[in-house]
Amino acid sequence: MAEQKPLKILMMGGRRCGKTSALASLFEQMVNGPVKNYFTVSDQTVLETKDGETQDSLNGKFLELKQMLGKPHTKTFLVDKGPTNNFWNYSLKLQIPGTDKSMFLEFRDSAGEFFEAGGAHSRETNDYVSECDVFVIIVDTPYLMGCNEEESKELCTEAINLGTNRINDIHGFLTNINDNDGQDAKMVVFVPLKCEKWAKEGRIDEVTARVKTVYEKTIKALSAYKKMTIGIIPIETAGNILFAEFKDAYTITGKIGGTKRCCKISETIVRLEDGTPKKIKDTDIINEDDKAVISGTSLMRPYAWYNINPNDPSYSPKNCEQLPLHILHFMFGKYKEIENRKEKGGFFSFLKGLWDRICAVFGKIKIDELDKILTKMRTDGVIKNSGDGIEYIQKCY
Ligand SMILES: Nc1nc2c(ncn2[C@@H]2O[C@H](COP(=O)(O)OP(=O)(O)OP(=O)(O)O)[C@@H](O)[C@H]2O)c(=O)[nH]1
Ligand SMILES: [Mg+2]
Repeated sequence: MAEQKPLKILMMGGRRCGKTSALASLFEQMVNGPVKNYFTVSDQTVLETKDGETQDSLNGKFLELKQMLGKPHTKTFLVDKGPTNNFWNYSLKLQIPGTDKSMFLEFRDSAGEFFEAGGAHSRETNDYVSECDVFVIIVDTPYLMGCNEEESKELCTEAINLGTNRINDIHGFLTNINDNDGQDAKMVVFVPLKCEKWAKEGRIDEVTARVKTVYEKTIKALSAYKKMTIGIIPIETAGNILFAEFKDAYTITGKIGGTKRCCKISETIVRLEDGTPKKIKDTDIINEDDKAVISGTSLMRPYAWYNINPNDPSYSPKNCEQLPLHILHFMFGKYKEIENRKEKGGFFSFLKGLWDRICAVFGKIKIDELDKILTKMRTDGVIKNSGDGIEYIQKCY
């Protein structure tokens, strides 16, 4: 039997939009959530070291989220810790319980800077795009929705959203997808994050609708492929950290205590990044925060401030497991389709190569047994096909 290979999934998105944290909740939910009644799931990531840097542990990101939820709910604060500076693979093993039949989902996580066209890593990213079956476009929802909302439309314009979510750059990278004229189906999923506010206000469908508007050019280009699944799956990484407001980005440097990010509350008071108000002293220096400049532009990104849900500060991720389950459904469809074509004959060398590649992903797992598990998961409502903003623009299987 051929060596088992992982199913490669590329996580794409702007800097600091929550990619690594979403993976932390996704792994946590896959291991501890309802999926464990159907598959034995385990995190098989081996933390690597590259260029003197060690891979971020998902557990560290998980603890960071939990720590954030412990903040007093009266504080309005900034989030922005632990940037990723490299690309790292995170590996999730799904095993059929009581057997040695398993498969691996390998999520490739990169720093947001990797998705800047013409950047230092664009060649490497382009090469990787041509190898993957599944692409996940992470969307920072507050910036996505900014110019649609009455209270923020002047601060967070469409240009700020385009730059922050790297929408045009990601469009460029996706043009390297090769579906071999419809023979090698691909999947692109848009995943809005930090969307808790809209979900709790019963407005998650507005987020999905806005993804379709803002990414229209990309969706149109993807729809032109013969075999392309395009879906939208909003995810709540933490569940109770709610977007509060945008404010112009400043820093304050005092005589002691170094430089901190802040926003102006009035002429005499700033709010520090941890949510503490501070009276401005004569000795304090307040500047526009140069880190807020969107790279490749002269635009200054306003910072997104957050609150903890005053009614419930618990860690309550939602729909994180839907992403891998929908990916699995797609790959299962691809597996079945290629097997059908094999049985019908006319199995030329390209298809033979594709079949070998798919068999290497599924290892000893047979189509029938996977079909049974996925059907049961759908019947039991563990795989959601709609609701919570989940929508397919087009579907191969
Ligand atoms: N409010 C809120 N903050 C979040 C959420 N997920 C992550 N964060 C915070 O946002 C910051 C960025 O999250 P990361 O997961 O590191 O983002 P990233 O996209 O991996 O960042 P890079 O890899 O550096 O591009 C961190 O301080 C997180 O704690 C979320 O769902 N809601
Ligand atoms: Mg990261």
